[in-house]
Amino acid sequence: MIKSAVTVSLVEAARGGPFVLWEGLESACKTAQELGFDAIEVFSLGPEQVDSDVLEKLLNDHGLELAAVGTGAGKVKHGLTLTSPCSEERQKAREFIKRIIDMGGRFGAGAILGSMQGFWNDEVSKEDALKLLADACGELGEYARQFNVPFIYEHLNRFETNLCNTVADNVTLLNTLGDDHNVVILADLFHMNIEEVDICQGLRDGQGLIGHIHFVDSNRRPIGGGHIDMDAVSATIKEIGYEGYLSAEAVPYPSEYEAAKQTIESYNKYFG
Ligand code: LER
Ligand code: MN
Repeated sequence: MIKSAVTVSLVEAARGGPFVLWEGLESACKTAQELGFDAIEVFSLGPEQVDSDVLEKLLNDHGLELAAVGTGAGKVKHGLTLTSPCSEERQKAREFIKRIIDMGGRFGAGAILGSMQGFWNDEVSKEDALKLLADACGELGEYARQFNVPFIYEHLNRFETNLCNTVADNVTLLNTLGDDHNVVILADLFHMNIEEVDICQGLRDGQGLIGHIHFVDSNRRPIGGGHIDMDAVSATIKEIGYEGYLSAEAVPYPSEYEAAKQTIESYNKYFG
């Protein structure tokens, strides 16, 4: 089943980033419930910032699920990546992500690997970085099994990583893990608008492996605020049999509330 979600950032240092709601979990849950979202997706500094009992009560009280949890603060706040030249840093990055998997796992939500994938560079070749990334994804997918959730790997546009930029790159990486891995692809329509020849073909490339979608327009405004052809993209999302969240990871334009409202209106128009 396709479901709707809206992102909430608890990370002040990420202000200006593509998250719709910024005023804390309680306010986010109220807005999400009022507008009719199925879930929220939480971007936090780490497990210590979120009291799980409080989150559980908020989700229950507002009839919401947790769609996914982000790990980007590991890079933004602690400078950690899975492909760092320093093995100690790489280990710290894995441990940080495991604690986020624990946090989301309790709620049936997977953790997303985005910026913590890092870059290849003079110190770590592309080949070595991709091996480190694949190995980490494999381990983190295995770790996530205890919660019956997948580990979610998001390829990014060229300005945010030089490892995997397209759905096809992501599929190639996951195929190195064999048939029995527990990692799914996050297809973010904003990154796809920059990197794919054709967004619909990109979605078809990931058929069966895409487990999460960041639902956002070409310019990172809420769906309807840019030039993505949503008639075609929504038809393809249905055609590939996608089952998962369409999670609004957009800038709060023109305001947090209006961005959330525009997202759910677009969601209802194309998927309701
Ligand atoms: C970053 O550009 C992004 O799309 C996020 O979902 C990654 O954490
Ligand atoms: Mn994204």
